[in-house]
Amino acid sequence: MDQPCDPDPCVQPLGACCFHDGHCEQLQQAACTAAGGEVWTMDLPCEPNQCVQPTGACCFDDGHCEVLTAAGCEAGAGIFEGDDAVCDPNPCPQPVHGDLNCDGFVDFGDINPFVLALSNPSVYQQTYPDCNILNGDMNCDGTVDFGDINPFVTCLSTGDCDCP
Ligand SMILES: [Ca+2]
Ligand SMILES: [Ca+2]
Repeated sequence: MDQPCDPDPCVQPLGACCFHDGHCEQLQQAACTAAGGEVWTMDLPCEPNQCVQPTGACCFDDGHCEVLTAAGCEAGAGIFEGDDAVCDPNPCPQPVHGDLNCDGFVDFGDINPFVLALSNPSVYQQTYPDCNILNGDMNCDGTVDFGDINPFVTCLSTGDCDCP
């Protein structure tokens, strides 16, 4: 007996329906499209999840930004700013050069923490857990060491705390 094909009486195959946020659901193609899925692949399982994972801005301690997946960001010890967050303009907090006690100002109160950051970075990090030790990287070479002493003194005495 003839059956009309509209509506389609055939069993529709399931497939992996990938959503923009990277999650996967087993759906028929029409249901995937209706649910807002972006990519549908017939007969592909969702375990393991083979959907393209979303990327977003990832902030690093020194203030630089890279577009990574959340997992990639975490693996690099960065802070993920969220799916689709962009790096341009750079959303990452920038180190405040010379502010070693993180009170927002560069003044004489930063001398002792600066010396501590130089002499014992791990104790510095315990003492100022919310501070970025790279605030003490006065010459902007990526490390806090003796080369930062003179620029720190200049910063304190003249207020010129920018990278040389
Ligand atoms: Ca300070
Ligand atoms: Ca330095």
